[in-house]
Amino acid sequence: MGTSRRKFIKISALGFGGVAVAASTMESLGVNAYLEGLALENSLEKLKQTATYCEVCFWKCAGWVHSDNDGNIHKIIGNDIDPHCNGRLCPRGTGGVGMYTDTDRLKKPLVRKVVNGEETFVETSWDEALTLIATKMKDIKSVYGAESFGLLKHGSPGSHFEHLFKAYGSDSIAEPAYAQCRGPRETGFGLTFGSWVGSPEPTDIRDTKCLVLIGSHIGENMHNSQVQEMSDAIDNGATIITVDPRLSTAASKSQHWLAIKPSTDIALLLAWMNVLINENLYDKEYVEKYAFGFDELKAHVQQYTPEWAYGVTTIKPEEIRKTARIMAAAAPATIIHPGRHVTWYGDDTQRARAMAILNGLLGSWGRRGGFYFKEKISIPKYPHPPYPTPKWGWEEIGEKYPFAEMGITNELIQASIPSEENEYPIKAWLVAGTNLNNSIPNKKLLEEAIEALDFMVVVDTMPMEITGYADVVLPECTYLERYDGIRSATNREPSIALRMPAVEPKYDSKPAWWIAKQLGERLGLQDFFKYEDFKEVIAWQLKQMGTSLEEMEKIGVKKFPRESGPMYLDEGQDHEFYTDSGKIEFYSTALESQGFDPMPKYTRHPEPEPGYYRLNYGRSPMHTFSRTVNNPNLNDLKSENDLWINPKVARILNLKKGQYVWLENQDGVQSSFPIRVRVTERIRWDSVYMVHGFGHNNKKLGRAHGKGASDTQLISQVAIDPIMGGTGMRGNFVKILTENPAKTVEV
Ligand SMILES: Nc1nc2c(c(=O)[nH]1)N[C@H]1C(S)=C(S)[C@@H](COP(=O)(O)OP(=O)(O)OC[C@H]3O[C@@H](n4cnc5c(=O)[nH]c(N)nc54)[C@H](O)[C@@H]3O)O[C@H]1N2
Ligand SMILES: Nc1nc2c(c(=O)[nH]1)N[C@H]1C(S)=C(S)[C@@H](COP(=O)(O)OP(=O)(O)OC[C@H]3O[C@@H](n4cnc5c(=O)[nH]c(N)nc54)[C@H](O)[C@@H]3O)O[C@H]1N2
Ligand code: SF4
Ligand SMILES: [Mo]
Repeated sequence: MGTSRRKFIKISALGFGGVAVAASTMESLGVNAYLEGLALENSLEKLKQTATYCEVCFWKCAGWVHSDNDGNIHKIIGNDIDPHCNGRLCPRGTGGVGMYTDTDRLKKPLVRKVVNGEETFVETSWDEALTLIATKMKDIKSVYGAESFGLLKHGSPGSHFEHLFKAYGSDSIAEPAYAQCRGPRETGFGLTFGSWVGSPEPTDIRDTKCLVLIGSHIGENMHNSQVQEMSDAIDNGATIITVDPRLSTAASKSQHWLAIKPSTDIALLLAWMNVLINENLYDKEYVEKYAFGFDELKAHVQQYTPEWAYGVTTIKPEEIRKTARIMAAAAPATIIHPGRHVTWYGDDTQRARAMAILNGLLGSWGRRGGFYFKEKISIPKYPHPPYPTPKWGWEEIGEKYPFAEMGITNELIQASIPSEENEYPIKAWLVAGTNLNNSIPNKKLLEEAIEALDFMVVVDTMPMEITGYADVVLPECTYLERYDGIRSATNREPSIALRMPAVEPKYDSKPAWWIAKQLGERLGLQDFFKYEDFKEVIAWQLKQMGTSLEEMEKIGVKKFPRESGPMYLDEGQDHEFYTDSGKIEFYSTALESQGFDPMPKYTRHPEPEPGYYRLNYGRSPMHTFSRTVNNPNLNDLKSENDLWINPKVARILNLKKGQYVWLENQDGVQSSFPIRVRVTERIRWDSVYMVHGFGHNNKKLGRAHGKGASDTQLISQVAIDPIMGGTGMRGNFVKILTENPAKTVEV
């Protein structure tokens, strides 16, 4: 294939479009009908109910799908006994049926071919597509080694391909939910308490007296039971303190909104420590018993007074003192929330450390209303031969970052660009359930890597941007049409949830487990896939756990008793933390031994040049990343994002509400599509804000194409966290253009 072969395939690919199908009844009803629970309520009795857990985001709420025998899904509702949702799905989960009904879905396997001198996708059979992929996997293995075939994944399909890749001999695996999301907090809290935060977070919000949110915009971030618990905590009189440059939904429910200058949070956290220590407000007994390095910390934070922090953060000293005293008064039922998407400014592990240390000073780890000791039940492994040992894998690819605990997506992408220094060359990718074009900052790097690959497969449900770069596209059926692994997640008490097909797969789509097994068999790895149907695996596992598929089909969710001991520490109880010292590490010898600051310090970050505003982004309660924008139900609720602009800025630039503008960042990158102005006091004058996930440029996304702007496109500066390799994305600045700079829009 020639050098430009991986050009994005733009228009009217062969056999791709298909006939326009009339809007289904469900579509015409609109999502509001679902939300109000009105849709066909009367006929519910006659409908079949099947157990599932939601795949619209990764909170994985368990629910019931109500469907009829004609393959129509009427409704999805929450499972009452599920601790992730307590019987209520969020709007996205309710509207998840749109993933099934979306007529823009991928329908057939596609291969890239040259037809009449033009590259295009051609429909093919599963057998042909799978044989082609298996042949390429064999070729790569014999020429470079299996290690050179990388897996980039997210969500349920990921685990099936992870099994295939490990059996094949590759551990070159990464997902954007680490280095673009939670990574720094897991490392920061891990170094401090010896335990990952994990998902769902073990924050005891339901019993808290004081919840401190640093950026975390719960309410827009719709992680279900967390939102429910926060709302209960508010009803119970808990104090909410929100630190956010924007008046988020959470900030609007808070007694204290600290409209911090972006990128200065570590200064505030250090000043809070200064007050707690100097005013003797910290939990002395807890610190004496469990913490390591208090004296060093005390000496370290003397320089960080509230007066000093005022100059950095723009938060008044008396506000800093007052909020520190409130936290201390509520302690240990105080939570400094670890956040979730924390790859902001490149010193994110250190910010996470500062948040963890603050929790330690307040004595909130292992205490009611703070953080509980979580537990999950492990799912028995279905028997298979041992995996071969790869010569290298994600750890070596990310070896520059000593505290990385999972594959670093951006490093795996970098390793795909040929160079002499590259010891770990990646030659091919299988991409499953991640739309890298919308989740990886630094588009240039991504495109250079994709261009250099020998081969690329994408497994998706939708014709997302990433599919346009593939050699082979495989249509997975949606979560409503398949079995998947048993859900087991950490929580107050262990629970499991079942996902089974409610309806037959539409079109010619197949589940990931089936795709992985088919590839495995073609690679001679049949011993790793000794079942006809994934249902057998689940049935076997459930039996080992003392239940059965029949029971789980009836109940959907099953709870198990805790076995690891109480959720909270008893008064004066001895406890060993899984850190080097066995204690909560205020001072990290592990960081020090690798040449990093053992205690967090404040460092300054770049600020916008005149005429530029910091690009801030977040979540919409109606959407998940870029994956739901084309969903007919959710698109109905919100079809484009808007640009939050402070009235002062709107006045200077003479911008009116509702007007469309374009953006250009510090590197001259322009937004492909216009975005609508929203003038609001809720954003600081030095920043603008938009919801992530919009601005799709694939025309096959009928509803999403060209709607709104993409934050990802404008993120070309990335501040890499030297500790674990996360990509800080909030150091990008934009100016606002009132005329279309391109005239011809890039598609
Ligand atoms: N509806 C919905 N919910 C979701 C998701 C979704 O796609 N849709 N995605 C889920 C996932 S995977 C994740 S990781 C989480 C992410 O959700 P969070 O972890 O809550 O994300 P953050 O990036 O912390 O939150 C964005 C907030 O940070 C603020 N912010 C920006 N810069 C700064 C700063 O310098 N300092 C401070 N203190 N605040 C700042 C923004 O104004 C915004 O309010 O959401 C989860 N929940
Ligand atoms: N600019 C910017 N970048 C970000 C973020 C941000 O806020 N701004 N957030 C970051 C965070 S916190 C995260 S967690 C990541 C998320 O990054 P991604 O996981 O890449 O999120 P999506 O963009 O939703 O891509 C999900 C893909 O999975 C497909 N999909 C959905 N369901 C299925 C299924 O059942 N099977 C298969 N095979 N595919 C399916 C969707 O069609 C879509 O193409 O992005 C990170 N990147
Ligand atoms: S929070 Fe909403 S979208 Fe996420 S899993 Fe639960 S119902 Fe689905
Ligand atoms: Mo995330």
